[in-house]
Amino acid sequence: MQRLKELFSEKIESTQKEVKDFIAAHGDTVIGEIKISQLYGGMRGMQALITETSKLDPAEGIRFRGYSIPELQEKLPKYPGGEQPLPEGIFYLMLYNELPDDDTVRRVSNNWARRAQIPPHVFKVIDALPMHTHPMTQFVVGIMALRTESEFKKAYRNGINKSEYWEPTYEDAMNLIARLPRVAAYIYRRMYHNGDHIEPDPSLDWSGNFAHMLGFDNEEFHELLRLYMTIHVDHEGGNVSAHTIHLVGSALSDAYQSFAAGMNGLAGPLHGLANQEVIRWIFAMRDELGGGLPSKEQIANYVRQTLNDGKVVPGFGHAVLRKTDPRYTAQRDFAQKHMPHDDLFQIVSRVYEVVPEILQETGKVKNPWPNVDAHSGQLLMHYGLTQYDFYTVLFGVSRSLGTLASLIWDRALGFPLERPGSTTTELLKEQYGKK
Ligand code: FCX
Repeated sequence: MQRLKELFSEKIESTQKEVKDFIAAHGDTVIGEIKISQLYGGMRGMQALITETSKLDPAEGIRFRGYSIPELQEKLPKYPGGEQPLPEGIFYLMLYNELPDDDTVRRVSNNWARRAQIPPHVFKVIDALPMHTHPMTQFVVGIMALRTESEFKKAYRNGINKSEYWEPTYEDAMNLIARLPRVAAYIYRRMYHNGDHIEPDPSLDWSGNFAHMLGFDNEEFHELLRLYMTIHVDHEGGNVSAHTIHLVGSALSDAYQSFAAGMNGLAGPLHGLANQEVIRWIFAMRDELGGGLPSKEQIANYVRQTLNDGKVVPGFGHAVLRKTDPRYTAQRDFAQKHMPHDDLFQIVSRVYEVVPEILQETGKVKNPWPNVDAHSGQLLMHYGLTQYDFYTVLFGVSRSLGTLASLIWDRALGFPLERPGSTTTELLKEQYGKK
């Protein structure tokens, strides 16, 4: 049976040729124009990157290698007796551009389990941080401590030929993905369970083992984590975390450096940190209103107050999407099936009924609909993962799957250093301001 890495290496040559031929034939084709407002507006709507693993449609939402979330829930292999896809499968799909069968997913799972050993200094480095250090900071520090293991760093020092960059990148990506759950679980148990750590169970799937190390052995929670780890993997290339990982990787920084950089972006409140902010916002509203299920009117007043205070309503809006995020819908479906009467689910649902209309009234919010972060915290809360400062770490573990599959392709396709141009307002005015 072929090794997973050999299988991947066979894909490279034909894809390299496909890309090379395409650039040769169409490299001069103009695909868009840039407006001055886009330079000042966070480059919205500019197609400026190649990311093979997924594509985001404003109306339809994310597709991974062409497949929507519901399609993947149907087509990807499941854990025996389970209904949700195994994240190993979506990683395989993104890297190999083909749907895996049950056996292949088991091989990915076993491969990661074999790589999961963490050098002891990583735990020591994390333990040296004060307990009040935010979990995302601890996560980034842990990833950087793991960098002692980088194969790319070693290979580069030994003078590797550029045609082989993908190989140590593949090793680093696979090792990092295999090790992140343990690092994340270590931080969680350190912070919230007095350092009472739980050893991995290599017989479990990647996210089942992650749930186990966090301290959750309920099979329904394992299913939730499989769904969670599947839907947060990737969101095409321009979002802050994915773009950062690609950008930093383009300097031939290794997977550890690139991924750590991206995680600092994910930790921003307008990006991945929004998942903790949603719960903080809902709890603050509930406290202010004296507990219980707030009425629609009470929620509307609270939303208006948030806006009047010059703050964003976390979990709503998106830079690309213009409809309810299918990642939100997948989580809502899970809640409807497993916990329809959960108190927090009732609040999240009511918030969904109230917020879009108010955001629309502002006349400036381009997408009033909920994104992935509006729902994830409620599901975790239901099963007892109540420490919401930790939520973005879960997002980060999942995001490794898409962004590191992309990073391997970046090196396999020989993508160059990313270095766009910039200009100044003065120069722009000189050039275009007189017309
Ligand atoms: N609440 C209040 N105001 C909002 C808003 C929200 N949820 N969403 C957008 N706006 C405001 C913007 O702040 C901006 O105001 P300004 O003109 O005064 O600066 C205006 O509406 C136009 O912004 P818009 O073009 O619609 O949105 P952007 O592409 O600039 O920003 C994000 C997109 C996601 C950053 C924005 O909608 C937001 O801040 N949402 C809340 C935070 C959040 O949920 N982030 C998670 C996003 C995502 F799913 C993820 O990465 O995890």
